[in-house]
Amino acid sequence: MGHYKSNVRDLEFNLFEVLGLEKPLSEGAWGDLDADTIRTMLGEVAKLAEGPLAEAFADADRNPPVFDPETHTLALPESFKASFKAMWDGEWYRMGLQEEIGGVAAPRTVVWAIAEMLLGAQPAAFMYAAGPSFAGVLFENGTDEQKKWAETCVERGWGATMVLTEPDAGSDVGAGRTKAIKQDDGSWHIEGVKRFITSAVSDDLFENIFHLVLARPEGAGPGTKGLSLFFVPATHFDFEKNELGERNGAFVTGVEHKMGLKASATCEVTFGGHGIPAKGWLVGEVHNGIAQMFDVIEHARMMVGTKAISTLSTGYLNALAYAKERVQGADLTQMTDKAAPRVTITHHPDVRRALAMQKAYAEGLRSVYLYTAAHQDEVVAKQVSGADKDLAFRVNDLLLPIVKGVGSERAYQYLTDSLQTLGGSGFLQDYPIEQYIRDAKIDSLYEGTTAIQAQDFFFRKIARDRGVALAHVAGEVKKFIEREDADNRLKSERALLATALEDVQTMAATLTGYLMGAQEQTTELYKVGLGSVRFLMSVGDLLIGWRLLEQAEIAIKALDAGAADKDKAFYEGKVATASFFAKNVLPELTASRAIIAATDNDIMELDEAAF
Ligand code: ST9
Ligand code: FAD
Repeated sequence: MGHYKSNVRDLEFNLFEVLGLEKPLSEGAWGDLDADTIRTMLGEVAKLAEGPLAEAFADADRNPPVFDPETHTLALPESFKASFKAMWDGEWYRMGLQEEIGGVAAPRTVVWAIAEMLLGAQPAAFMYAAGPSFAGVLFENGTDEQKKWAETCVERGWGATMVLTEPDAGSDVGAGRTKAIKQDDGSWHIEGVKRFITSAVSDDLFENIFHLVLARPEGAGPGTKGLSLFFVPATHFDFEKNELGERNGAFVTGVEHKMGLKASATCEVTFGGHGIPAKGWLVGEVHNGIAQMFDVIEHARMMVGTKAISTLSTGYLNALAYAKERVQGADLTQMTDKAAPRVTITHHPDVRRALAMQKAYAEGLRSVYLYTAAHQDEVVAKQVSGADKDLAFRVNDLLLPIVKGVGSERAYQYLTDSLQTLGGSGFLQDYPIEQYIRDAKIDSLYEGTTAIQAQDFFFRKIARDRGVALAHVAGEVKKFIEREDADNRLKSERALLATALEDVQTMAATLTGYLMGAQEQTTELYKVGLGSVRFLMSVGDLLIGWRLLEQAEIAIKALDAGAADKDKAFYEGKVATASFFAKNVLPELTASRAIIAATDNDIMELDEAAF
């Protein structure tokens, strides 16, 4: 067995018992695809993930890729290449991809459930496999001719990158200086240096790689709106015959040495710096680069959140397995009896607390990312929350910063509890958790740091949306709280959820007040900036609490209906975890509400020298 532990039972519970996917499937929403086939697929992916895909996880960390600056090439560990091949050959990348370019129609919830397991087992492999989904974005945004290129990219199995960041343009993408110069033949020459580009070189995994590059056409305006999106193949290809030609002038000129996720090559790419022009083609022949790139970013933010959540889940399951075996100390009630029998550490209240928190966040966040994915499909969104197409789109937009921002922060935070559960052994490379922590740290950084997610959440997804999506989700939480046939056994937890909802609504109103106040006094905006991450995390806790309690209610019904022996512990765990989370986490939101209400600008007025 490799390091990775999947949780297929919980995925199936979410898909079928919570989100009710069976109904649209049986109505033929995705052709012949039915629930049984999906269950079989999940089982197969779990086998792949726990087996050959997970195999190279530690080896690729201890023996990271080696870059040769002379030839601009990278040698990946052979073990990693074998793991990648095992995943690639399964062709799971076709799930949910447009059928016109070789995809298979599937619910987004299923696509992301599959992605969860692949990401948890070998995140770097999943990232190298971005080609088909990035080709999908090219297909959606491209001209008719470019749609054919997208098809070629999938058919020939090419790798892909998203190229935004420059040394002086990270969070502030609009500061990018890479230029695009129009050529007489309709193509463009790209000139500049991009950094931190994932998968820009990948040994011999692919015969070609295409870069989706943001660059500023000569004469275009400043900021993100002056950027355009270009398709830049690493090696040229004949658009008619699809034969590979000369090397294009985009060369990898460096690969970073990192804290974790070492198998994933993070590259400096120099465009047009080696005497060969870096030729690109304007995507869709329109200058709308940042909006087009956000189609890629939205996939990638969902991917990063799901990666983090998956890592927390396997971290928790590894910690749990250890805790069930490790014997240490006596039961607390017998602490004065030095001859008392020694117990497994699961008997100690603090270990239980830590395991319950890990379980609550891993399973709660899983249910949040799947609820989000449910709003990426019109038919599922309608069934799950009654949202129509437009509202479903807004709800998905609203929840992406929660999946990415809260998912990454909580995963990193609670993976340290997973490590702690192993005591000193957790610090060793004999167990995967120290690597999980190193590999997961990146999730709160790339694809927009947590600060950026929090600002996106408040300014764009709430204020600019005039609170429509937030009000819809809050309405769903309220419906759950007030449900008439609610089970009395969760009465006190419902009351805690009601307080949490009120806390979050008050926080939103307070931040909105600061935003309005900025019209009179611009520095009031700082108060939004000071409170926005706290607010994001609070909404995350509210949603986790709500989804866990929804699950608990379903579990109670299943238990009352005489659940099979094999399912009893699963359902009992659902009820207990939801209750634990409601009692131990939700009350903290009242303190956050008070902190946000009392925010002042003292820290903003402090001289830098005083820090
Ligand atoms: C990176 C990559 O970090 C890391 C990993 C790569 C891994 C690759 C592999 C991925 C595989 C994925 C596979 C999935 C497959 C699934 C299948 C599974 C089997 N939403 O607010 P304004 C747009 S890459 C939508 O004024 P500023 C919008 O067009 C680097 N659009 O922004 C807007 O115009 P308008 C990542 C949005 O102040 C325009 O932008 N880097 C959104 O000019 C301007 O908006 C980052 O993420 C949105 N949320 O610029 C940068 N927001 O308003 C982080 C903006 O008219 N920084 N737009 O609609 C930011 O996000 C900044 O906030 C900023 C600010 C750059 C947007
Ligand atoms: P900065 O933007 O300098 O941020 C530094 C700190 O300041 C952060 O804490 C940030 O939150 C804070 N900060 C900055 N601006 C603000 C603000 N306006 N408000 C509040 N706080 C702010 N990029 C690509 O284009 N393609 C890739 O494939 C890619 N892959 C990556 C892989 C790895 C391993 C890494 C490390 C990075 C990758 N990136 C990629 C780049 C990544 O998206 C950026 O690192 C990220 O957007 C942050 O930019 P920065 O590193 O310049 O940090």
